[in-house]
Amino acid sequence: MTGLETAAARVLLGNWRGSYTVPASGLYPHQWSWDSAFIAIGLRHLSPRRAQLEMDTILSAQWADGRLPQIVFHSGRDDGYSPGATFWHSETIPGSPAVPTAGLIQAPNHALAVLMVHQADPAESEHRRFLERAYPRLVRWHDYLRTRRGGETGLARIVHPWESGMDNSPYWDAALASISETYDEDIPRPDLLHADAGHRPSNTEYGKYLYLAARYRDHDCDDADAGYPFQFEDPGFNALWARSELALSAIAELIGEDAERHLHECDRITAALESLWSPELGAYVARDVLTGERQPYRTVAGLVPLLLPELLHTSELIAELRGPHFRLGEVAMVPSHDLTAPTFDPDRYWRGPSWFNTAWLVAEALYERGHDDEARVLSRDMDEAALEHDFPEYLDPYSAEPRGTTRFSWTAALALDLGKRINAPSSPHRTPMSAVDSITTP
Ligand code: 2M8
Repeated sequence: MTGLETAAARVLLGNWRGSYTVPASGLYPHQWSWDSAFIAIGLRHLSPRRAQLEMDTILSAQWADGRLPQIVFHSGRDDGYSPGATFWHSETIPGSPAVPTAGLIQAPNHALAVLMVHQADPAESEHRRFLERAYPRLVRWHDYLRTRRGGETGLARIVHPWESGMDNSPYWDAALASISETYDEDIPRPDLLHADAGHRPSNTEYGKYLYLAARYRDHDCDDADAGYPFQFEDPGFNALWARSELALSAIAELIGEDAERHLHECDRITAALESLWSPELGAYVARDVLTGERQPYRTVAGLVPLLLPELLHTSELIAELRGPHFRLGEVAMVPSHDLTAPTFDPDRYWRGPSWFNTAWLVAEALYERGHDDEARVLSRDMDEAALEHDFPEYLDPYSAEPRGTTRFSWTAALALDLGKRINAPSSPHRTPMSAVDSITTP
C-alpha cells in the first residue's frame, strides 16, 4: 500500500462504527446521507463488503415516503451534535423509520455510489444480492424527489440550505435575509468546540437554519406547508439526481429491470437543468422557486452538471473552470465560490474554500470527458493536501492550508479513490481486507 492508502485507511477505520462511518468523530458523530455515499466510493477499495454495508445502512433508514434522511442518529442520542435526535424527535413523525433521523434530506448521490461499490467486486455483490436489495429503495428515493419535491420545471426543490450539502453558499443569502423570523431558543454551537468560528457558518445563519428546520419538523416534514419560506432548485443537487438516474439505468440492466425509464429520467432532468442556466454569468445557478429569481453567483454547485453526458453547456463550463473564477490548476482543487466575487471568503465553509467531494466530482467529470491531465492535477492536489494536513475537511484555495476539522472521512475516501483510479490506473483495483486489518487505528 502507498503512504496515502495506509493513512486514508487509518482515517476510515478510525471513523467506522460497525455498520457505517461518521464524517469526523468530534464534529459530526452520526451518519450523514451524502457523506456515506462518498465514503463508500473510497471504502470499496479497502473492503467491498464494508462499502456495501455502509450503503445498506443508509438505505435502511428510508422513510415510508421514500426519503433518505440527511442524518441518522444510530445511538439515539445527540452525542454533542446540534440539532440532534432530541431536536428532531422523529419517532413522533408519521412515516419515520425505527431508527431516529433528521427529517430533511441531502443530495442524491446514492445510486452512483451503489453502482461503484458493486463494480469493485461484482462477484461478492452478486453473492450478497447487493443490487437487488438497493435497487427498489433507490427507486423509491428518486420517486420521492420527483413526486414530493418536483415542481413545474421538472427539477426537485430543496427546502433547507443543509439539503444542498453546501450550507452557507451565497445562493441562499437573499432568501435567508428576507426571512424575518429566527430560532427563538438558544442557538447551541457545539461545532465551535471542533472548528474555528471563522471557518463555520455564523450565528445569524444558524438562527435561520434552526428556524427553518423546526418549522419543517413541526409540519411533520410533510412537504405540504404551503407558506414554507425557503424553496430552491439547486444545480448540484439536481445534477447528482440526473447522474444517479444514469447509474440506476446501469443497475437496472444488471438485474434485469427496466433500464430505459432511468435513461429517460436522466435526459428529462438534464434538459430541465437548462432553466438554471444563466447566460449573463455563463454558469448554472440556483433558482429561488418562490420569487423565480436565479441567484447571481458562480459556485462549484454550478459546475456539477459537467457529470451529465448530454449537457448543453459543457464547453462553457470547462472554460469557466479554467478561467479567472475557478483557476483550475493554479489554486488548490476547485474553490466552492467564484474567486473574484465580493462574497468570496477563502476560510468560511462553503463560501470559497476548496472541498474534496466537489474536487472529486469535477475530476470524475473531466476524466470521463477525456481531460485526463486536468483530472490528475486535481487528484494530486487532493493527495498532497490530504497527507500533509491529516485529511482536512476543506482548504484555503490560495494557500492550500487546512480549514474546518481533520481526519475527515470523505477526504480520505475520495483521495484514495482518485489515487487508485486516475493517478495510478495500472495499480490493482482494490486492496485485500487482510492488508487493511493489519493497520491499527491510533
Ligand atoms: C456539513 O453540514 C452539517 C449539516 O448537515 C453541519 O454543518 O453540521 C456540510 O458540509 C455537509 O455537506 C456535510 O454532509 C456535513 C457532514 O460532513 O457537514
